[in-house]
Amino acid sequence: MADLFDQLNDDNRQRQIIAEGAVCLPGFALNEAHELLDALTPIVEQAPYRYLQTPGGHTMSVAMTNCGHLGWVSDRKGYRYQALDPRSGQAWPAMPEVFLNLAQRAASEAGYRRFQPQACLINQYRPGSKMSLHQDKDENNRAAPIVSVSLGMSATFLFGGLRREDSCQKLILQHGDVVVWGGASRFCFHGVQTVKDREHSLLGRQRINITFRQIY
Ligand code: MD6
Ligand code: FE
Repeated sequence: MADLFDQLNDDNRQRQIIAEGAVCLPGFALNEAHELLDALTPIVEQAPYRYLQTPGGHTMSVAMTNCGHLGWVSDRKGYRYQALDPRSGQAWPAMPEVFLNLAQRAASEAGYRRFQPQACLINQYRPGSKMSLHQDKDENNRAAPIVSVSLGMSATFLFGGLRREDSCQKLILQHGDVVVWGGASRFCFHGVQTVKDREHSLLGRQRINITFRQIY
């Protein structure tokens, strides 16, 4: 039911400047959603979602995989990007054209030209999954934005400031929404509140977030 309300409300949702350099493009990925999901199937066959360990020894509640030349990984040794999937020892699956094309169009729409992501992190949230407040700072290229695509169940995205203590805005990210994030807010703290159990018509009880990153 919530899903239906979300969709009925879509018409009223406008592009929103979250902060300087950060913009939400509601429904920007809706036309490609099926194609994105089709392209995701062989990726997660080759590189299945897995629950990574944090350097502190906790297990994340979000399951992750990657595609592209580089993938983001976390283990007891720390966070990093690497060309090989540690699970298989093989290269990550290639980034599908439909992924790259969408990411570049969204970046351009937000005013970021020549976005060339080498990495695409794919996060799978189940009811109860959350992402604690963090900064994305493992990328060497500090000028490039991050492009984030949300599919499936809605989630509440928290967007804070440059200090962990800064207050947070709350944004509901729905199926098809894209957030582009760079410039003055590139290193703002952000996170995802515990995802509620609300079935999505296309994806069931999951939320998938795909983020594109230009590492160098
Ligand atoms: C998520 N996103 O939406 C988690 N990071 O599931 C992120 O951590 C994120 O959406 C940087 C820029 C955009 C994001
Ligand atoms: Fe992040």
